[in-house]
Amino acid sequence: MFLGLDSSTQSLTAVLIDPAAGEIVCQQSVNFGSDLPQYGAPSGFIPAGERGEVHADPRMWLDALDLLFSRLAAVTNLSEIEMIAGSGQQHGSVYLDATFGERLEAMNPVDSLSKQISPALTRPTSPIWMDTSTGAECAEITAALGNSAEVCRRSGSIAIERFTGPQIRRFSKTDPEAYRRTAHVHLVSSFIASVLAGKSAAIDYGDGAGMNLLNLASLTWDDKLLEATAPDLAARMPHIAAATTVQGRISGYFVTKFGFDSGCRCALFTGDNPASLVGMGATRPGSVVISLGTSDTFFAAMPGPKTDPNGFGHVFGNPAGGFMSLICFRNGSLAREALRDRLGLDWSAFDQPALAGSHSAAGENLMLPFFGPEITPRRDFTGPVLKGTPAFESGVNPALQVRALLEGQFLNMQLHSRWMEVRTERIRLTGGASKNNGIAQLVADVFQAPVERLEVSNSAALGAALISATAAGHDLPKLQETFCRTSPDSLLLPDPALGPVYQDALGRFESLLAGA
Ligand code: XUL
Repeated sequence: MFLGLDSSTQSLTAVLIDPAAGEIVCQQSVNFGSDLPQYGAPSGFIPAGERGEVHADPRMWLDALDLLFSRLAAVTNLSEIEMIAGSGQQHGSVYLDATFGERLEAMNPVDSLSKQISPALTRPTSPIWMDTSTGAECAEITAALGNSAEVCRRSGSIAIERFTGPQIRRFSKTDPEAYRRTAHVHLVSSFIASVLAGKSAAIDYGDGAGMNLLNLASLTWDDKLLEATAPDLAARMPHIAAATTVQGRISGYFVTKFGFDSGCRCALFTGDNPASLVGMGATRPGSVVISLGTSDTFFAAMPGPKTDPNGFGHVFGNPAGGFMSLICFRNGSLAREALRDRLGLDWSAFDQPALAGSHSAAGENLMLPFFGPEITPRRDFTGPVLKGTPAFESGVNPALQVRALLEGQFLNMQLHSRWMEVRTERIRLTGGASKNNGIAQLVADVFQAPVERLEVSNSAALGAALISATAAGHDLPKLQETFCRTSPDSLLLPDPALGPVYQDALGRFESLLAGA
């Protein structure tokens, strides 16, 4: 059996697969807020940070690992696991002193992981991806490299507040003494991989590319970026390697405490988005994943490290080889909920019958669907912009606004993913709103591509399980055929008559956005 773990913002999840039987054997989860309330982080992070700081306690992630394995051991025989891989929320960083390696080697099953490892932390809490406190550091790194385009050309993204490099720089400036004592800077993913393997682990190309430190062309740490980020950073960086690299056997701590076999091996961990690309069965160019959540994300495999000339999109390593793009749209559910509340509607207004009712108005009215600041495009919008018929603009017919909001969200996605130059052959839709057939049909119509939904919800942990089986020699495309099944009634085909309608709307949307 093969185990995939996903340490995300709010929970730690395990998916255990048996490729021979073609089955998911079990799924378990620890919720940081409800299972570990002693950390005072109901949503997995410490509330009320100053000046945009959002941190989490790495001891909570370690306690979650102990708890998850005790729960798994109660329901399944962990000695049958051959290999473990995993993923973590991207960008978050853990700072450790030179004793980290010894402490990992000496872990005693009588005590907890958090008690034994926390003395090595040089920074008690970890900045995570929600942190926006590093605007000054982004500007400094950009200035040192010359301009944003140069940072993007090298690392796949312009300097971004939540990315690890700017976070490391801020730490080195605000607490130089603690930075001096730091011997290892790990990502959430490589930190947990280190604990499992009992030695400091490498970072993979998928998660490493979310640091503004990895040179995408050479797949090595970029000297210029390291230098611009913090003093002597090169010496503090773990090695970098492909996610399917086997780093060695599992630490004896887990063998004695939870009954793993001493021959069980550990692959590297990657970021949650690269792992999701694997778990959604979308590692080959042509498939696109759209995740409809609080923010919406759009990600897809790319054959080469092409970067977004506008600097909105990011490029990460694809665990199956090659690269992937990730584009985040802040006004996802946030905007859908805002319009619902503004018009006094409920979710039925977004369902298939309601949207079918406004079919004749497809592409007619335009909305820039931004109810607050947006990151793609990066602008401080204060509310949506409407352009269309009087019935639409006045709100007399709310159904028209619902349709135009959704169309605007998907046109905006289309517009800002054009730089990838990848043909969208099929879309795999995930996230809360993906279950809604009305919204899913609009995605199919705007992109003129079939839309499918998967049966499994933990796509990052499933992806990690598939990476672990691949690291042991299984064939990834075959595994994906078995495990990334779409639910039978989930396929929605585009209406070809709407192709030219939305092509025309895209041009008008682009002009409206340029003039706004
Ligand atoms: C990606 C990002 C988030 C985290 C959340 O750039 O910041 O998707 O990976 O888990």
